[in-house]
Amino acid sequence: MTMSELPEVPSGFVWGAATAAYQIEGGVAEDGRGASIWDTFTARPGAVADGTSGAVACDSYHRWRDDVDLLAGLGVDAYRFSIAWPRVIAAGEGEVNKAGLDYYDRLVDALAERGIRPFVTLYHWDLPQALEDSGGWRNRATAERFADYTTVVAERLGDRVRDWITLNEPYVSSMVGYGEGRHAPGATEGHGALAAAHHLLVGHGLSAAALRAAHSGVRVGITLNLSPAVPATDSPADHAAAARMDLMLNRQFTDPVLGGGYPDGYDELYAGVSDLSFRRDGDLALIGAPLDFLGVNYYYRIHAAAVPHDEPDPARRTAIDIGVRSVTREGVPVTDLGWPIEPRGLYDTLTGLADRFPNLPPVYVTENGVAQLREGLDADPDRIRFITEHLAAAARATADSPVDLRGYFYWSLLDNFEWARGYGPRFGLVHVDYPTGERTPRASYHWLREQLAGRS
Ligand code: IFM
Repeated sequence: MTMSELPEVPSGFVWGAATAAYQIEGGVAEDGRGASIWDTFTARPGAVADGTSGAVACDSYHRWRDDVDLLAGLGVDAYRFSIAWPRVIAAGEGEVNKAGLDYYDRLVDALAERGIRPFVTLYHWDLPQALEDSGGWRNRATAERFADYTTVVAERLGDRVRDWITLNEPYVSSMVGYGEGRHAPGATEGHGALAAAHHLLVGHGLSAAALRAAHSGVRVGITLNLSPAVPATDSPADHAAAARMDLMLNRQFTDPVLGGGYPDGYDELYAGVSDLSFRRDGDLALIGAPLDFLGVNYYYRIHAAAVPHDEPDPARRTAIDIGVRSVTREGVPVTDLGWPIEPRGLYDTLTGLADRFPNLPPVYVTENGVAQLREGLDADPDRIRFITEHLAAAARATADSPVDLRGYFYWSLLDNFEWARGYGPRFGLVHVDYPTGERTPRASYHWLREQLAGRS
C-alpha cells in the first residue's frame, strides 16, 4: 500500500459517504415540514458565524437525484443520511406528514435502484421546535415522542432499510446544545444538559425497541462522537483533566450504551451541577440493550489542560465547568478548523473500545473527514492524505485488537451547512456552489472512485 491507497479490507466491508438532513436539504418550509430548533436557532443574531442557515443549504430536497447519481458515480456501497423529524411529523407528535415521508421513500427507492445500501439516522439534531417549546430533551416525554416517530418511519421504510442509527452524537445535541449553547436550542444549563443527555439515551433505547418491533431483521446502532482525551503535559493536574474530559465526552455515552451503567466518577463530576433526578429505574437496561453495531465518528484527539474552575475556557461558555481546556500542541498538524490531525486517535479509539467492552458489537466509522476553509476545488491532496492515513490507522487497530470494523463513511459527500460555523468549512468530496447549487466532484472524489473501482 502506498500512502495514497486504501488498505486491504475484509470482503463485505462497507464504503460509504454521509450527510445529514438539515445540512443539505433546504426546503425548510415546503410540503408541510414543521420548524426545527435549528430554524429557530439560526435566526438568532450571532448564533451562526456567517449569519446563514440551512434554509436552502445544498437544496437536496430538490436535487436529491443528483446526489444519488454522485453516490453511484463514486461507487460507494452505502449512503448514510438522516431523516428530518419535523418533515415527517411537523409538530413532533401527532399528525404524520405524508409528503415528508414520500420524500424519503423516493430517496430509498432511488438508492435501491443503484444498489446503494441506506444507513438511516433518525435524529441528527433537528428536533421539532414544538417539542422544544415544551422542554425538548430536558423532558422524558421527548424520548417517548422520538419512539413514536421511529415507528412511523420504520413502518414506511423498514421493508427496504435494514441499517438504522437512532441518534447522531448525543454528546453534541445535549452538552453543546443545552450546556454550551453553541448549538440549538442554544441553552446554557447544567442540569438541563445532563437531563438532555440522559433522555437522548432513553430515546435511543425506546427507538431501538420500536425499530425491532416494527420489522424483524433490522440492524440497529447508535453513532457516538469519540475523541481520546490526552493530557497536554505530564503534570498530575493535566492527567486528571484528561480523565474528566474523557468522562464527559466519551464515557458518559459509551458506558451506559455498551457497559451497562454510567462510569465511575460520573456522579462526582456533576455533583455541583445536578441532582441527577432524571434517572429512573429500568433506564439503564433500556439504554444498554444489545446493539447490532456501534457507529463511531472520529475527527481528532483532545489535548486536555487543567484550568482553575473560576477561569473557564473563554471559548466555551459552558454551564458545566469541569476545569478543562483543550489546547493545541506544538508540532501537531491541524486542519483549517484548527483540529489536530492525529490518525492514531482513531487507532486508540477503536482498540480502546475493544479493550473496555468485551461484547463490543461490530463497528462502523460513520464519520471521518476534513474541512478546508478555502473556496474552490484545491486542497484536495490534504483530503486524500487525511483519508488514507485514518484508514491505515483503522486497519492497524483491526490487526492489533479484536475490533470488528465493518465499514467507513467519509464525511461528507457534499460541502454543506456546518452548523454554527455556517458555510465556511467545506468537508465535501463534492464541491457545492451555493448560489447555483451546482455540484463539482473534487480530486478526492475521483481518487476514491478509482480506489473503489479497483476492488476485487
Ligand atoms: O458536520 C458535522 C456532523 O453534522 C456531525 N459530526 C461532525 C461533522 C463535522 O463537524
